[in-house]
Amino acid sequence: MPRSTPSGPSGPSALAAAMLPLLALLPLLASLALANPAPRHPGEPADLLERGPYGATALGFEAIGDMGISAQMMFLSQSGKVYVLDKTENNPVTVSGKYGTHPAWAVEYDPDANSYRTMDVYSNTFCAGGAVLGNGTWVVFGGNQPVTTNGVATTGAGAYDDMDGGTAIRMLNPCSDKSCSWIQGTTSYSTTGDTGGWLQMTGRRWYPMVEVLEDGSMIVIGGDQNGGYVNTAAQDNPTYEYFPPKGDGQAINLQFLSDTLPVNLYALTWLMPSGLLFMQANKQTILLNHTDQTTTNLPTMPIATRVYPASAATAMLPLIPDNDYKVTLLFCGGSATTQWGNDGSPGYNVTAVPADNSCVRISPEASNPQYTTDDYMFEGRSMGQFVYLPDGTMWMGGGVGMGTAGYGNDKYSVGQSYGQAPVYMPAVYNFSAPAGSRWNRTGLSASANERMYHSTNVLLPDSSILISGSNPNADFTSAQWRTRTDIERWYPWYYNNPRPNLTNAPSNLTYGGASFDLDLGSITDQGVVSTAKVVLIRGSFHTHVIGFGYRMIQLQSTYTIDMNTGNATLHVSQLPGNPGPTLFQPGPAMMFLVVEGVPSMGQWVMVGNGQLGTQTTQSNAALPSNQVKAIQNTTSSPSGSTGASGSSASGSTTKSAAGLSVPPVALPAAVLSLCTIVVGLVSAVLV
Ligand SMILES: *[C@@H]1O[C@H](CO)[C@@H](O)[C@H](O)[C@H]1NC(C)=O
Ligand SMILES: *[C@@H]1O[C@H](CO)[C@@H](O)[C@H](O)[C@H]1NC(C)=O
Ligand SMILES: *[C@@H]1O[C@H](CO)[C@@H](O)[C@H](O)[C@H]1NC(C)=O
Ligand SMILES: *[C@@H]1O[C@H](CO)[C@@H](O)[C@H](O)[C@H]1NC(C)=O
Ligand SMILES: *[C@@H]1O[C@H](CO)[C@@H](O)[C@H](O)[C@H]1NC(C)=O
Ligand SMILES: *[C@@H]1O[C@H](CO)[C@@H](O)[C@H](O)[C@H]1NC(C)=O
Ligand SMILES: *[C@@H]1O[C@H](CO)[C@@H](O)[C@H](O)[C@H]1NC(C)=O
Ligand SMILES: *[C@@H]1O[C@H](CO)[C@@H](O)[C@H](O)[C@H]1NC(C)=O
Ligand SMILES: *[C@@H]1O[C@H](CO)[C@@H](O)[C@H](O)[C@H]1NC(C)=O
Ligand SMILES: [Cu+2]
Repeated sequence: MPRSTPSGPSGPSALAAAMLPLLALLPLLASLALANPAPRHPGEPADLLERGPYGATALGFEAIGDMGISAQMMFLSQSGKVYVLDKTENNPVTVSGKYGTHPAWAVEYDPDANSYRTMDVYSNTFCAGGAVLGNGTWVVFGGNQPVTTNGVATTGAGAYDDMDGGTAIRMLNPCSDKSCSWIQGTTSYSTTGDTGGWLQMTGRRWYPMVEVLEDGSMIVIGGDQNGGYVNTAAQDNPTYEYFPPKGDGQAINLQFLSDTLPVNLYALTWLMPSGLLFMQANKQTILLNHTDQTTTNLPTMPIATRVYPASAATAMLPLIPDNDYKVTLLFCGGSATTQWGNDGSPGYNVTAVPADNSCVRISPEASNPQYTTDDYMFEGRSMGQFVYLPDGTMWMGGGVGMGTAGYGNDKYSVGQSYGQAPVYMPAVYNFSAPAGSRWNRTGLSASANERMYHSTNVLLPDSSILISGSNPNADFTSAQWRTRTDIERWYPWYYNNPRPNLTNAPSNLTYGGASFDLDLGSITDQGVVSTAKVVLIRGSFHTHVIGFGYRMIQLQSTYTIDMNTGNATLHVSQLPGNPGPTLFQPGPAMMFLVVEGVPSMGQWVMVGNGQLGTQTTQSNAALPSNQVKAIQNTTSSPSGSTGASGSSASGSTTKSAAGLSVPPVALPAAVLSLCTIVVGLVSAVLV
């Protein structure tokens, strides 16, 4: 099995070592399992492969190591590396950078090698926003003023040699050879003396929302000047701007941000198919036309507050052809408190307030959009985080059962945390299951580690979830709740199962146009082939339980089973040409082939033309009907096809191990050449 092991720096676990002699038997075991005609059900012990060769327990957590810094922000990039950012603080590892040797606040983490390298980010990224552009470059916006020990604001570099991140823009072109570094403006200690040129925003933004637009550029929304528990009129930045800048490059005022004070930080925003932006903050909801600045009111958010610091888990439900790609947003948990205090603190005992347990959905562009209640969670949660699994379900983990996000030093905090009672149990949400049965935790086990404010989870190409961070403190501390730098992984039920082989994925996808074919290998069982689907998960930046630019789509597909060759083919549509890139924005995305609910290893593809600007849209070519080509009469003329409902009269119906095997994760050529460009760019910037 050419799969890399998630083993820690000290080598495979004892259990894994004990399993090693079984490795040689795996191909045999796999074929035995596959030849077994009895269907294997999700969660059912997958025969002898259950714990897999590396000791991973399906549906469980595993502590695998440490990344030196606390993962306030993380993203899996198209190079296969995970980039991690923290705020300026006294982390245990250091980096020698442009402004001296100081604690590191950024690392590149290699999930295959389970190792990291520190990177130099010199401005304070404390509660920045970010996303990936349509051309594959990642951008991080804003942050806070420089701090010295104990998180105390300073005007100079202080003890940590850090600089002001309030207006900063940082860019990264990911690489697979450890050659890349963050591209940063030459930020001075005072923003007025700034020499960073266009790598600066029009104003200070702490907690800015970022969304990717249909041309692959970004809109950067709101934030405040210097941080606090919540926003105030005095330090609000109630504007938005674009990156790269559009028009005259000036910030545009947005009244909604003033109207939703003080709970308007990281205002929840998604691009809608019409091109309007759905926005939700405090209890208000609007659709914004960011081009002409007109807004339409949508219903008030019921039950609880969802934005920071209530910090509900939020997501756009996976986009599927079965409901014509209807866009639906989900909000789970948060806090029903109505007391928000000020930028200093909540001003009352917020840790005594149970977190909210409700979930609500809205389809903002359906006729007469309304919030409707969805299945409630098993428990109240603030800071639960949704992670899309390629099988179409959504994992939720982390967070607290009491209080909210945020920290401060007063009599109402636990340590410094405004949240307490960590929730250790994950749960899985199935949006397509009937109401009443959407939440599931059968077979799941709890993590041993709290993941509170400033912790992050991201999906890896093998469908495991990388979990790190947690730090409700002003600076690095070992006091409760401590600053966490350790790493866990969580494994889905199919983690150790043989995987479909995604062998001939295209390197790029268009909006409409000709379909493409994927080899399913020698599977001829129509029942199996008919479950095959192709999904994409867009590259996304994760922080504060928000996935920026995060969405998932299933492409339309049909199949042909050819009993003559013994092979099956999946015919797959490009992204929908209508509505086009407003439904799924251009940029890098991970593609998975999912058969019987079991995903292949993810492979990165470029959605769109790889450049910023208007994307070409066409209508989607019609797909061939589902087809089973029967064994042809060798003596008659060649055309032995049957229709969509046809079934073969003869032929093998066993799956072969060749069709369901675990391939190495191949790096698309496009990524390699991107990295070459990156090296050039980086050296140009460093000169
Ligand atoms: C719940 O999850 C378990 C484990 O994956 C699975 O066996 C079971 O079928 C799921 N139940 C429902 C109702 O989806
Ligand atoms: C993507 O676009 C940004 C903004 O124009 C630019 O700075 C960056 O170099 C581009 N990246 C690539 C890989 O071309
Ligand atoms: C947004 O406003 C612009 C300028 O008035 C207009 O052309 C566009 O159609 C509007 N978009 C939507 C989705 O209404
Ligand atoms: C705040 O509430 C928690 C939980 O009920 C309680 O343990 C704590 O004593 C309270 N703190 C103060 C200062 O009232
Ligand atoms: C999700 O629900 C749908 C509809 O009930 C079901 O077909 C599917 O198997 C479920 N997925 C999982 C992973 O349980
Ligand atoms: C059938 O699929 C196998 C595995 O994907 C491939 O090697 C073989 O060439 C295919 N045969 C035909 C006739 O397409
Ligand atoms: C996508 O890739 C194919 C094959 O590499 C190439 O021919 C095509 O021009 C690309 N399309 C776009 C829009 O970049
Ligand atoms: C197959 O070919 C033979 C010889 O031409 C013919 O007699 C027979 O009817 C054919 N069978 C079918 C199912 O077409
Ligand atoms: C999976 O696909 C890759 C790429 O085509 C191929 O090299 C490999 O042999 C395949 N694995 C199996 C077991 O078929
Ligand atoms: Cu924060």
